[in-house]
Amino acid sequence: MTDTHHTICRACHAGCGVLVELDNGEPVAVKGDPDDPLFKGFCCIKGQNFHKTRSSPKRLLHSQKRQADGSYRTIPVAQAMDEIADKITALIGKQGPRTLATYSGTMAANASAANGAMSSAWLKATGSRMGFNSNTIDQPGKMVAAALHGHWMAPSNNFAEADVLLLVGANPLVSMSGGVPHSNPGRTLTDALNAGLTLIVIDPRRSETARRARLHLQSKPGEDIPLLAAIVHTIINEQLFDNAFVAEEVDGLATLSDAVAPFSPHKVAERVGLDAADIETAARLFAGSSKGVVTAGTGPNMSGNTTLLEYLVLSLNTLCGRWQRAGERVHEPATLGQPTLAKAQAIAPYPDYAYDFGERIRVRNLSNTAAGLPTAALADEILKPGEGQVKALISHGGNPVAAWPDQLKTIDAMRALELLVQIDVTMSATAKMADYVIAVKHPLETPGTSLAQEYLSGYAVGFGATAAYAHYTPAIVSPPAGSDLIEDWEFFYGLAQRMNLQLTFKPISFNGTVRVPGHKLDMHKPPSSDELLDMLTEGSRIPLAQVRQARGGRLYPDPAVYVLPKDPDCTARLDIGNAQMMQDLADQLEQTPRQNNLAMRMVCRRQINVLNSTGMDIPSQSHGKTYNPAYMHSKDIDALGLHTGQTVVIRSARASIRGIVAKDDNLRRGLVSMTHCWGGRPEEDEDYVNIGANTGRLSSVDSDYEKYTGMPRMSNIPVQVLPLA
Ligand SMILES: Nc1nc2c(c(=O)[nH]1)N[C@H]1C(S)=C(S)[C@@H](COP(=O)(O)OP(=O)(O)OC[C@H]3O[C@@H](n4cnc5c(=O)[nH]c(N)nc54)[C@H](O)[C@@H]3O)O[C@H]1N2
Ligand SMILES: Nc1nc2c(c(=O)[nH]1)N[C@H]1C(S)=C(S)[C@@H](COP(=O)(O)OP(=O)(O)OC[C@H]3O[C@@H](n4cnc5c(=O)[nH]c(N)nc54)[C@H](O)[C@@H]3O)O[C@H]1N2
Ligand code: SF4
Ligand SMILES: [Mo]
Repeated sequence: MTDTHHTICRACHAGCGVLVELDNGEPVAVKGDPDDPLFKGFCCIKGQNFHKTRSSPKRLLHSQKRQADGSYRTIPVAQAMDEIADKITALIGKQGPRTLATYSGTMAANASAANGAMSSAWLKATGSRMGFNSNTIDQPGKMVAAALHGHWMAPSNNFAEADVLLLVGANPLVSMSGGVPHSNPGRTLTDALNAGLTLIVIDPRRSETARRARLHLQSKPGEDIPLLAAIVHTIINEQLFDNAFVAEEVDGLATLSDAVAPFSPHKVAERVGLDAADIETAARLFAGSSKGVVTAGTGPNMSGNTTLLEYLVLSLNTLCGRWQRAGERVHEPATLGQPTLAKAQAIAPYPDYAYDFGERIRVRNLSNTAAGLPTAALADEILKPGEGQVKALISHGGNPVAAWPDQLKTIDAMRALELLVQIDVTMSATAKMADYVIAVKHPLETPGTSLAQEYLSGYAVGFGATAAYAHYTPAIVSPPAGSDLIEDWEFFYGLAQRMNLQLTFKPISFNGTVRVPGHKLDMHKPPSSDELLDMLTEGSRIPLAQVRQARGGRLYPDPAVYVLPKDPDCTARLDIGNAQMMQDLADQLEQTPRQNNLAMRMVCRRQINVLNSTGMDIPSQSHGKTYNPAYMHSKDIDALGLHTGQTVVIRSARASIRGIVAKDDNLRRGLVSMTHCWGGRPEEDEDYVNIGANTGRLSSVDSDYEKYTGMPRMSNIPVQVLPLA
């Protein structure tokens, strides 16, 4: 018997509303839901294979404990929690709470928002402040720059009303990430282009998105800061900015104007690898349109100076007044999240909470930041002896060994830990080094909501929900018979019970959202997953109970939310002339000389059919491509005397990896473009044809990093490409 259920695909952060077909209770197909008002039938290849990760032979059905000989044996999850709670209690008793750290990765709150909220509640209750997340190895400059620039208390121009979009190193047609709404981005972009949207893309690769742009600036990687400065320069010089908005709401115009003066399009053209006229055209197209934003992606954020990059992005949006004004209707009011209070006014910058505050890191003079603690420094926190050394790590929904930069150091750190717990659905690269692997339910086995997408709206301009949409899914299927699985949140709750900790469970709040005190959980009677979702959505604009009744995702435009006028006594202003940022911009005038023996640049890219380290082992998803090719322009392949399919060694100043050459004439010359999170540990290197190679190994966390966030260079890495001897 087949039947069809509505659910939320949780194979990535996009959370598409999809249909899952069950045959005698077993999921056999996932496809788009043509009736979903936002996703309109969309389901990417990862989504079409979503159910296969559940039935994969590699899926864990029981938690695992590492044995003295390095092998793994099944352990009942309750016993694993007993042992882990005892170990953590003993370590904290001996060393204090700082010995305990958590790392939350991409999947930490994807299945259910309850998971991330519970891990935060638990860590807080232990007294440790060492909570790390994948933000700080992604685009941390977004939050740090916002703290220096201030926030606007209403959203930026919505994609639906935009007549221009400037993307800097983002490829939303593949990543479903910032810029073009994550809901069916291909179709959404086509409709917008047909309606007259001007798309400008800055990317050294003629990416899937760049191919559809009116103007593609195929610049050199790592030169986005001088390029953006030249665009700002042109806009100020030609008086193309929103004078009224800037006069009323913004500080720092004169300072910014002076700071960008040395970056005229003519001066930077050669350095960034473009014609000055094209830079001017981009500036005029962007500023000459009335609505639409600039958004940056991982490419430029990983190429150094994430904070300054994002500060220029915000300044460009603010200069051109790309924020909603009083009386305008908010397209994407919080629906299940904490209610939005939209006002046409600034929240002043809060530089004291941008970086250099809170918990201090014992290396490289780093500390907490607006984006969280620097994950790129966690390996050193584990390796460096002394007071406060981290000896226990709980990693959930992330995969440090595959994803963290400087893989060799990460592996040393994982080995040095006294306790490594990996919460996962499979024996991932990190699970293979863990003392305990906690096997968790597949998202199809748990209830979920569209809260994750709403939370992403607080991340940066051009991200997250773009409409008043909500979706709730119950668990569609039970876990496989005979399995011993829990939800991620149950692990943290279970540890708290065993450690006699009282948990306070709270939704995430952003600027402009109402902050709530949270719920003291009953520590004797565990809540249900649905009760937790009720707590997270308490007071929401649309009650979760109502959303539960709909079959599938729905739009909930009413009650409408409008941008309120500015408070009469509000004096806060946005700042586009932060002194530290202007100093960093001046420092950009000095270019670092190129090393001739590392003449190529390794740049990052994403591929549609895998998400970071997941999806490689599902044959119908990987299409038999079991490695990450080393893409290069065919003229570079020829010039280096190489050929397609040949194995090469790619060497950076830090380490080297294997690569299999593939042709990509969409690339600028001089680049090697490879996807991250492939490959294994060094002892598995010979198997590169079957597992790929880990580009994270080429990064160095301690020689080339941003001083505020510790974010190392993860794109635009100087490399040498040599035939394998
Ligand atoms: N299918 C799929 N979707 C994903 C992911 C995935 O792995 N697979 N990962 C998810 C995650 S964790 C994230 S953070 C988002 C990221 O989403 P995006 O930021 O959109 O990431 P990419 O698709 O890698 O696009 C980055 C682009 O930057 C370009 N680039 C590289 N270096 C530079 C540079 O120095 N300057 C400029 N201007 N461009 C440069 C690359 O050529 C590439 O086209 O995607 C998410 N979505
Ligand atoms: N060189 C290089 N390095 C990079 C990047 C790059 O572009 N280049 N990108 C960086 C970016 S943007 C990011 S965000 C990070 C990503 O870093 P991470 O988030 O650490 O890496 P992922 O591979 O996304 O980890 C997902 C893990 O969750 C597991 N998982 C899957 N489903 C579930 C579930 O339902 N519950 C639980 N508990 N676990 C589940 C998967 O098996 C996997 O182990 O990588 C960064 N690293
Ligand atoms: S974009 Fe693909 S993987 Fe992501 S939620 Fe949608 S269907 Fe699932
Ligand atoms: Mo990411």
